[in-house]
Amino acid sequence: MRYSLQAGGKRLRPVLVLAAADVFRRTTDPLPARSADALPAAVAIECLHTYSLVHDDLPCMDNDDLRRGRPTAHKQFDEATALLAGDALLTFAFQLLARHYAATPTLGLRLTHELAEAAGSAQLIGGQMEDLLAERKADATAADLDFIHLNKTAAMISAALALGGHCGGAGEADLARLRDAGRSLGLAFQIVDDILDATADTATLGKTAGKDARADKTTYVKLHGLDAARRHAETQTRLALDALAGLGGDSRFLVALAGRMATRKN
Ligand code: GRG
Repeated sequence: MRYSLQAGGKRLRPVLVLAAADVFRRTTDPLPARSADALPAAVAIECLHTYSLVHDDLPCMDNDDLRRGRPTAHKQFDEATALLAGDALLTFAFQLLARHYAATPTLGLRLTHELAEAAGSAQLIGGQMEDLLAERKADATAADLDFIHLNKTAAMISAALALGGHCGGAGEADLARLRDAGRSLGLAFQIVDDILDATADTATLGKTAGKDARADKTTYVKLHGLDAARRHAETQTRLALDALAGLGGDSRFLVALAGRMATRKN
């Protein structure tokens, strides 16, 4: 668990939690008068995300040797250890929520519900299942790809923003804006991921580059080409920024972060 979690990574999802919570935090508010501490929720989603990476790298899934610049967990240890470490990280995410929001049970329940919906069979796991199925067919379509990425990738980014919103005390309209922004941002993130897989090197990415082309995997780049994929990422980023601009608080940091995600290098 420590090996995979402390390997680093961009920490994007936890930063999104904290940034979204901060949108609703007035600088004059003594903490935590208005906003509950968002840090345990931020750590919880990073634990859950790391579990998904550990399991995705297993031989029965993507079968990869390198993650976050280190040998994958099953290479460093063994398959059973990696499987159990992933299971334990998933469980620990919910343990963190139960422990740290015990004094604010309504918030704790909202956070648990948000994370469980995003990580469950309809979204993260459903998207991963469809991804595995799509690898076995040569004619995956743009609609298949959108379903996979909305669920496998965007659901967790959307949940990160919504977790932050819950902690910050956002109302329903702002929560809907955060979830919308997260879906667009997640699609843009995945398209950029596909572009980086095709254009960046393994050392920069900290994971094996060029895997999609070698596996002849259906990606935005394969379906639409590099230029169209870049334009599609820009469009989705713009949609996300528009949704964030409607938030009822100070969203300057979040907007700047979302804008920078489109030009990330790893
Ligand atoms: C095993 C249930 C289950 C799901 C796996 C996360 C995942 C779903 C698959 C990993 C492969 C992949 C390309 C996923 C799309 C989302 C994505 C780009 C994940 C990597 O996230 P980053 O780049 O990773 O934020 P770091 O290491 O920076 O946290």
